[in-house]
Amino acid sequence: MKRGGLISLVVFLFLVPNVMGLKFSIDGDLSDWGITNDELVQGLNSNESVDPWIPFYPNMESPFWIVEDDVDPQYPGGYDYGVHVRGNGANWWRYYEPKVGGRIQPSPYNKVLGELFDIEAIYVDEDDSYIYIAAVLSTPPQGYPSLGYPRGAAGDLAIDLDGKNNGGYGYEYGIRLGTWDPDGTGAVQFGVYKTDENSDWYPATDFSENSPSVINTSQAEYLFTLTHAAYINTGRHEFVNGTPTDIYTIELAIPKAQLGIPTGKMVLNSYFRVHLAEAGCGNDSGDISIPEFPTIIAPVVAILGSIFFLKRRKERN
Ligand SMILES: [Ca+2]
Ligand SMILES: [Ca+2]
Ligand SMILES: [Ca+2]
Ligand SMILES: [Ca+2]
Repeated sequence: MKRGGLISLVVFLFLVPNVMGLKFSIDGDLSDWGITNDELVQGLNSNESVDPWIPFYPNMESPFWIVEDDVDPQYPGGYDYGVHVRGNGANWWRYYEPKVGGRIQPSPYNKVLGELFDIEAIYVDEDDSYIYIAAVLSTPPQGYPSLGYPRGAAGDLAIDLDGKNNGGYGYEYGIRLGTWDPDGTGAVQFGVYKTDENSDWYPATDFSENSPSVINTSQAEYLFTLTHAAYINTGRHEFVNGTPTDIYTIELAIPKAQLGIPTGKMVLNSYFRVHLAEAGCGNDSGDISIPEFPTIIAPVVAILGSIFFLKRRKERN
């Protein structure tokens, strides 16, 4: 090999790690997260099978995830029931979905109509340069025009990196997922907005507790548009009382540097919240909040337990 060739090869090898690129191919197909379309169909059409939802891929760095398909089995009278779990890596535990404003979700929980607003699953992962989001849901990106705007618009993604006290409803960044823009603000799908005030968001019209829902693009500051993003109809179906309903997926790679996160700084081991209202109405929403509740509560229970144990032992002595 000529010297020039060898130098080029060495330079190339050094460059490879930098150009390795994304951990997932961002196309709406979640099989690179370990969830094939067949597994999606299987998972959405089962009331209790968690297996199809468990992520699996090479170098899996502890993704956090939630599945909350259909109505939580703890509530009688639901239009249909589905898996309710939270997970971290391959581990998972039961998620008891709380009522919102005293009402069971998705709303209306006792009519098939509720399925139109069902958030089914959200996954988050990261590497040095990107935060990755995958979601499974029922609303098309164009929303439900008959419900009006923003009530029927597809929900946008809300991100909190700096605590609940900063940002609109605590979420200082919004990523536009819907395509419906009746305000004529030139809002583009997958546009990233700075949402530091409540007024940068529309509140959820029917369930204010599920705010924020849709970015108010006439107020929020546009920052940039994601290069790697997908919101697609999988062409596959969930069957609800025998009626086929479309399965949509979202897959995003969000560049950390453009959110002010230094390259190489991990957020999923410290603090991160993501919120997605299914539509402007807020009839359902999905959340991942890190640190996860059980990881906070477990040490507290352990400490209380040992205090109790010590006290008992003292009393006996
Ligand atoms: Ca993919
Ligand atoms: Ca569902
Ligand atoms: Ca749901
Ligand atoms: Ca915040």
